[in-house]
Amino acid sequence: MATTLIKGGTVVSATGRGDADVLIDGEKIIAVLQPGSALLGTDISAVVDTVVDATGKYVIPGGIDAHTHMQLPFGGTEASDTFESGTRAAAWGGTTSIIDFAVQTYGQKIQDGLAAWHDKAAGNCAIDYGFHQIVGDVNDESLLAMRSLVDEGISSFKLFMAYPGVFYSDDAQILKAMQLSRDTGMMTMMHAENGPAIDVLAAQLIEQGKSDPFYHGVARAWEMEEEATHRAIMLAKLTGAPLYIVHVSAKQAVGQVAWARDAGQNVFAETCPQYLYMSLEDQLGATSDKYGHFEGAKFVCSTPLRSHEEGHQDAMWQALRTNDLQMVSTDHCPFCMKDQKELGLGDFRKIPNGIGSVEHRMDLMYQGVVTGKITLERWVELTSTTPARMFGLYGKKGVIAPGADGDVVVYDPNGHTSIGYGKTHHMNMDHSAWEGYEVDGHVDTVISRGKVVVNDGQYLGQKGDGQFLKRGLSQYLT
Ligand code: DUC
Ligand code: ZN
Ligand code: ZN
Repeated sequence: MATTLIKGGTVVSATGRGDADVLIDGEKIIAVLQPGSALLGTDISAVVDTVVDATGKYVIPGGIDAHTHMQLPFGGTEASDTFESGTRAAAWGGTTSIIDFAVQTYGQKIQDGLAAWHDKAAGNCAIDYGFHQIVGDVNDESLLAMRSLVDEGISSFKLFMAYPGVFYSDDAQILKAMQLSRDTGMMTMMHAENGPAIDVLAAQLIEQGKSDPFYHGVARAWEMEEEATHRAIMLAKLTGAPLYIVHVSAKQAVGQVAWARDAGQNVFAETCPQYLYMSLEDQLGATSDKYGHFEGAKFVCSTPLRSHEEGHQDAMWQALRTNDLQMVSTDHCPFCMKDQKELGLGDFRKIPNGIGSVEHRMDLMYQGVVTGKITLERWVELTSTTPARMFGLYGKKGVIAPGADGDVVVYDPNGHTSIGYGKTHHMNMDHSAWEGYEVDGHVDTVISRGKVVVNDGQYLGQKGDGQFLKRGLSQYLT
């Protein structure tokens, strides 16, 4: 089996940093060594197959993006990244594992939904992948089927308080699913927005002729997120279920999460890079020769971008520092403008919701280190170690230690990354919502289960390198 030595770098973990060499044998890390260690008197670099020079660079556990939607059928179209293109883009950006969402649609059996997602992903992924289960139809049969998911390595399921008629669960359904979450230890993940009320507000805006993409954010007011977050927390408290709120964007929703955590409840939450950097004002100001104000469609996602004037972005950064938010995922759900976002020309409700970011998460969060918003260690914790702990992968993933998978990123703090379409962009999209963002750092080398997949600006991996990850229960509960 091939051996790789990552030599001369500064190994950064969630709890500290230090100069060390990392030795990988086959797919596993077998040693973290004093710099320049010898083996029976021989310089190790002379006897390994590959030496990666990490001098002056950070050596971190590969990123774990716990919230992606490759090939998601949504809004009358399908997310434009396949498991192949999306996981390859993730690898380019220093992410070596994703957790995507298998979907049970209304009227479908859970097992059939899950099997369809296995079919989409198997043999196509560039990096390792797992699934959460979206439960689009909570009923007695689904609840029974969900009991066997843990044995299949699916230890979390997601419900939607938004999107009536698509994925929506009402409070009675949520209550029953949370009782199962309590009994099995599965994590309940929640899209917390009051969908029925949002749909009324959206219809009223359209009736008033307010059809531009900006009004997507107006209809999805922060009150709708705060209210749903509070309701989910109360139902979780009543049932004793562990709860994880996805894509938090409103400072008031963070307030709810913080309040529940302070009261000792097992409530966790993520935010996404778009809610740290982008605002409703950006969306309002977006315009182009081709699309006019419809250019703002590239920023349509749910939860929506929030007003900068109201301070939501600063509140997200602060919550990441204070651990009121525990991790950062992307909610990567890319759609092209042509033929996809364009479906909503004249009616913002028909714009497929989503932004593509899977390639940029590690860089964008590193820029938070550069600007002093988070520490280097917190960067690793938010993007790799906590996602691994939260979703039952820790030990294998999320850490550089003997026995862990050889998922390692060498990150160059003296490098530079210009983000955008045609720049670092390998996602299958015809635009980038991140156009113009600059990062004072660069992904130098990416190693996925012992194989160098990105090095020196070249992609060396292959479709099918990635394997399905059977996950255990959240380590925050056991
Ligand atoms: N939000 C998005 O932006 N896209 C997909 C689904 C979701 O909840
Ligand atoms: Zn969602
Ligand atoms: Zn999502």
